[in-house]
Amino acid sequence: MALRFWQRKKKARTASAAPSVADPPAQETPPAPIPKDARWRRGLTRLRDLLRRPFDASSEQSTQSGERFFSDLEEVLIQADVGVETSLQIIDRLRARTNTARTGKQAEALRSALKVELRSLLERPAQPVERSDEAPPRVILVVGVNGAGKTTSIAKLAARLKKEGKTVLLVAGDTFRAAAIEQLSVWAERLGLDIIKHQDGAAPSAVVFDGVRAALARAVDIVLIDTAGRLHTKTPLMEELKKIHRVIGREIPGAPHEVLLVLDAGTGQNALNQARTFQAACPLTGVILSKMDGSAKGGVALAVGSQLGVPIQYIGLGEQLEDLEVFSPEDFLTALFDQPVG
Ligand SMILES: Nc1nc2c(ncn2[C@@H]2O[C@H](COP(=O)(O)OP(=O)(O)O)[C@@H](O)[C@H]2O)c(=O)[nH]1
Ligand SMILES: [Mg+2]
Repeated sequence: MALRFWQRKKKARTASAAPSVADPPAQETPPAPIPKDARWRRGLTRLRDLLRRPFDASSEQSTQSGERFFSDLEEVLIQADVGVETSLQIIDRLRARTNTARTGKQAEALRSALKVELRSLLERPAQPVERSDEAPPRVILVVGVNGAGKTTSIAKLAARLKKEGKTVLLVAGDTFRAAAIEQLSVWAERLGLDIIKHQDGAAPSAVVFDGVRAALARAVDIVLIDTAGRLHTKTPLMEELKKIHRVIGREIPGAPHEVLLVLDAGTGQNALNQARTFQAACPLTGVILSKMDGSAKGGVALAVGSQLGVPIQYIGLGEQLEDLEVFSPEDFLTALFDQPVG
């Protein structure tokens, strides 16, 4: 049978000469623009390769029993961190759906049935932060554990917003690591953005207060607030976040307009626990799923959507500045399952 989608030869990852987010060089070399679908495919290579395995196996052995396929699929879904419960649910629904389609283009039917199942789990439309029509300034608080990719994602998001003509103010709310303030300052300079920062060790709520006041005074469109992932003081992290949240709300009623949790796609199912903990401190409006490019475990994207009811707003597909996409279930599934056009 023709299983073109899954038999497509893996494309070599196109190494870009663009500067790394982790280590911004002094001189910027504008990267050659890569089409969006290619960026998604490149970023999702590892998960895509994992998910295609049961289909490849089933096309090689056309006599393979459906059972073998389903157990292979269950294994890769669990490996991809979709979670045992969700994986079994997908398999059950897939069995029911494909019962009648055991002949002919079986693998292709299964593939598209899987796509439909995954789509139903992801269908929770996100509202990209830049598309909101509320009165400015729009305050976006970015939270998450250490190393998740908060500061990097803020830089990427700021670059996107600036490109769209928005004025952006950065606030260095992670005051507990000197490197964190420095990292955000480097980005502010490189992107030509204003930044509000205090000394290392200053109270995060104080810098956030200054940041929000400055945003009002300067009438900026969007304020992006970086926060610490771990505190080296006696104040527990979640208490500090609640305080930051209150400070923002006192200055601008209804703010923060977004609380985005950055989750490292490689964190696996533990990401759900992280999300619940943060959710308890300040109600999340969305998730930035970072480092999808380095992981075959993006299955957690499905779990977050279906179990927490919090949409994935953005997805990090690489270390370059432009590697942050507005999350779209359709683009995600196309990159995972479809053959590129042309
Ligand atoms: N490959 C890849 N690396 C990322 C991505 N997002 C962040 N990183 C890297 O993850 C590391 C930690 O990021 P950082 O923003 O400092 O994390 P923070 O502690 O949450 O602020 C850095 O080396 C980033 O370059 C991504 O989408 N893809
Ligand atoms: Mg940081």
